[in-house]
Amino acid sequence: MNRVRLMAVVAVLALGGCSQGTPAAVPSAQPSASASPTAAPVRIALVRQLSSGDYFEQWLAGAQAQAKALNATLEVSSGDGNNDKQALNLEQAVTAKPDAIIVDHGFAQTVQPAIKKAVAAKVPLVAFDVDPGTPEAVAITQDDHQIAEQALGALKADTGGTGEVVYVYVAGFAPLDRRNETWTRFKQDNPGIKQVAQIGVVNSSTASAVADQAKAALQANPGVKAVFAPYDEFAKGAALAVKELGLAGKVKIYGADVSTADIGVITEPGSPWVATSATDPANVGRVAVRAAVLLASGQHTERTLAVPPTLITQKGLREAGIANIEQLTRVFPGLATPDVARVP
Ligand code: SR1
Repeated sequence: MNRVRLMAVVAVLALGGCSQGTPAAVPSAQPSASASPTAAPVRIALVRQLSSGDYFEQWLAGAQAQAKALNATLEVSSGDGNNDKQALNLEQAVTAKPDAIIVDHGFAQTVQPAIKKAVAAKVPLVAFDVDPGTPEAVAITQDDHQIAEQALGALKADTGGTGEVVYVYVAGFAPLDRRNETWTRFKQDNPGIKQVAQIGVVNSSTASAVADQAKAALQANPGVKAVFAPYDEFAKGAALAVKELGLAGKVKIYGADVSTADIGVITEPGSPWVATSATDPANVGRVAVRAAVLLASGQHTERTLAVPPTLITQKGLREAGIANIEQLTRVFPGLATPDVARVP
């Protein structure tokens, strides 16, 4: 059965042309599932912790486009930020015995018990941005240490390595925890950088909640020069706070992630958000689906897959006249990673 599926995947690619590196923004280049009408689609359960916000929406669009191109169906569930709900969704996905499962974010302690059951039931599993707790699963990350290093490199260059900084962080999310490790090291290596406040919340309206917190932190610490906000919802919230307080000339924001909406915020006149380190989320969604299809087809892939980020600056975006994610992916072709989980 697996062999049949792999042949079907290969047939779809051969008929439609390889679309692994095609940005999701160009869906017309994706071969359609109808290219191989007789093959049974590969059934993938996508079990998400979060689904709202630019990052997660773009990621899903990329995953869906890649699934369509590979004759796979995606059964999507979201915990909507509720870890117990995500764990239940994952239990149900294991019981439904799909050809593969993708776990997208989640807290290790809530998802690992069900991941163990998936492994025991021989359902191949791909874990994105969550520690699966087993070498049987394929783990995908965006190289979060590099994301933090790139953003902090820009912060250091602009501040000269001195000044008061507000930090935005919520513990428990694997990517944020890894970025936090880099921030901790960065502070040790740069004693002139003083963290004067730590704020952060992740919920269905993260940006506005962070904006309120950032306003209070900036009002309490008038000497702040920079905000390190390594998640685009954090950076958008911080940007709102800086603008509303009239501090745009004084406080700069160093973030993570990118979307068309983010590019709009970064490039608007007087924006304090000056740099972001990012992957193309749609590309990461495509990588996850390719890895799941490979495993479902009995193929091997590396146990850990890293999608490298790119540093995107306000200056660079403005100079290149980039207004949206499609233009960005054309200017930075490295944002597409067809060799990560390449389908033969
Ligand atoms: C709440 S975790 C948010 C992060 O997940 C993804 O890794 C994105 O990069 C985002 O920053």
